[in-house]
Amino acid sequence: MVVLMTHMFTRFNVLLVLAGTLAASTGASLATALQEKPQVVEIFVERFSFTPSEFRVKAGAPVEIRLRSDDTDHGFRIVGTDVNVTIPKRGKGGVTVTFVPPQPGRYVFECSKLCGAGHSFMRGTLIAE
Ligand SMILES: [Cu+2]
Repeated sequence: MVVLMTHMFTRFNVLLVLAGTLAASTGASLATALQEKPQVVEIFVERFSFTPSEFRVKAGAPVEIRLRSDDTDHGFRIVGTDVNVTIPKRGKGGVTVTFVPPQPGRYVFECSKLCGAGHSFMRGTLIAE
């Protein structure tokens, strides 16, 4: 699995863009998947939620997840994968992580940085189809 991080996006609008032409086959190799234009999801993060908290992407294809906080720093971990990044506090930019769901299914994500009383409720689901 390949994880890429940058600190470069400037807007926190919630949107889901399916970009480019994606391979229909979920059996596409990782190398093939990485040559495709990524799907992009922007997630707005605050105590104690991710918005959207559920979204659908294509299995076997890269999804670029852009995260921005409106308060303190948070974490974003996809359970069962090596994806775990820190989302900087408001005003310090965002973080982008690229993830290739290896197979169709539900991938739970959660905050990985203790951020207050509702921290354990900060969860969501990425659905790969
Ligand atoms: Cu937290």
